[in-house]
Amino acid sequence: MRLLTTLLGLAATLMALPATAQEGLEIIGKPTDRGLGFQPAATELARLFQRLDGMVLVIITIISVFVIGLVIYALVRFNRRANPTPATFTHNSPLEVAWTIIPIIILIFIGTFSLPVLFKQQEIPEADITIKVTGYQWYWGYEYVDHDFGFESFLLQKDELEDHGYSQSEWLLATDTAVVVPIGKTIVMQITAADVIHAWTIPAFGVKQDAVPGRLAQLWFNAEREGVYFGQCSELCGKDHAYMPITVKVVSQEVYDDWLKGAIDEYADAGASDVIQIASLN
Ligand SMILES: [Cu+2]
Repeated sequence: MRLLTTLLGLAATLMALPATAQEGLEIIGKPTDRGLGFQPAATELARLFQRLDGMVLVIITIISVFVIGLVIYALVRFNRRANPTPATFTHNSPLEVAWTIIPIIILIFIGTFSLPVLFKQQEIPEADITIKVTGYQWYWGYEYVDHDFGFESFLLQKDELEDHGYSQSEWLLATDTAVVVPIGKTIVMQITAADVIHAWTIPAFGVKQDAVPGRLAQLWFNAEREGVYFGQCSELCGKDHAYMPITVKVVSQEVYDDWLKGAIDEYADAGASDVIQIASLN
């Protein structure tokens, strides 16, 4: 009996190999305690977004300080005691022209920098690898459409994290299977949902897309650094919305090729719909 259990355990470990064949990867795309900024940018898109955010932050800080300064000046200079006889003019044309033109110039300036980034994100390039993502209540399904296989990805429970090479701080982020992609390749994710609206995101890649039933939306990324990246469902989708995280592993081309062979063997004939698992949340 014990031998049987051991053999079954061994078989299960071997079966799980394709999904865990990327040990030794650095965990990069992860939130940090008391963190205020962005996660490290792992794609050009994320870098551009973060630079844009920095620039807009400077502009809005200058505007806010200027407006607060004006308000304080008006409070001090024009209160009833300091200014007992108020002026009676109703408008000042040069001033009104100025406070219309200057904001327009500021908005055009911001648009000049933000629109190219928006187009870069929204114009989907030719894919090296296409992966279809389906949001379910409450897990994600992935299909590698170029290779006709797919699998589901469930939250790892606290007592399962170590077995998969994660630490306790990765609870609510790590999943049993992960999306594996090679470094430096254009990955196009086709995103949809089977029941209600979900949203797929990897913050370190600078991507987020609603997964809407009956629609196929797309996003793309090209990861520049090997590592593990986490995301979470980002559209309130029901009671276990907080328990359907996303794990993406970016690996070298060789590791990806090996993983792909194993994954095709493991998942291809099973078919994505036949390997439905039950997620328990305790
Ligand atoms: Cu959700």
